[in-house]
Amino acid sequence: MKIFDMPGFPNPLRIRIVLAEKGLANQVDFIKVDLPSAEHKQQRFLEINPTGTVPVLQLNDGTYISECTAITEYLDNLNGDPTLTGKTPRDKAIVHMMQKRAESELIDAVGIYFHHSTPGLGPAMQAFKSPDWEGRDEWGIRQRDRALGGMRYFNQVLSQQPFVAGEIFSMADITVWAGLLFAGLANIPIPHECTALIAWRAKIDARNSVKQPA
Ligand code: GTS
Repeated sequence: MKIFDMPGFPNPLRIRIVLAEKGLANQVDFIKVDLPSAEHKQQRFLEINPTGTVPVLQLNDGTYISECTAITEYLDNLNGDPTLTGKTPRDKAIVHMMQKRAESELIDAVGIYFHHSTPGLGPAMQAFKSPDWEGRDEWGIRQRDRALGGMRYFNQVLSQQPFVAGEIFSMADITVWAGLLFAGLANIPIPHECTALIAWRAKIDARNSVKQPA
């Protein structure tokens, strides 16, 4: 298998953590896509993933799979029981519900703020972003506030249970963790009062898969 990504970037890290959790890192070759040079917006890459984002998984039969949720589902089902996407119908539904919330209320909101209301990845990407970023694009600013709301929501969740989707570590934890990483890079600090979220983050930071992703 191959993974097209950019090392150290937030969404790619989600899959590198999954690979480390599942012990699958040695089955994957990584191919770097240069995001600051806008390589992911060129025709060659758009043929792989029309949405122009990384990561993308390529299976050995040539099939391309984009979207971290879909890639995680695939990898999680490769070896033994799923452990990151829930085992029972109920648990799977809750993991997916929280995963979607982690995307829409945190990591995607941070991404929109970063790309549209800050210099983002630099000049080569500007043609693909809001023309108004120097005016601090209003939609981007709203997404920053949405991300802060997401942090407060997950703080509340984690004050009542050990992990984002309940009692067991799941892909939703990985997504919230990557969302907080991205928020830090975009200068959106976790509000001080979010003590449960801060404590949970320290716990996730200590996992081997997070300390040493693929
Ligand atoms: N929903 C997508 C997924 O789950 O894979 C999001 C992927 C995504 O936004 N990836 C970012 C990207 O390619 C990389 S990073 O911001 O996380 O580093 N962004 C490029 C762009 O132009 O939006």
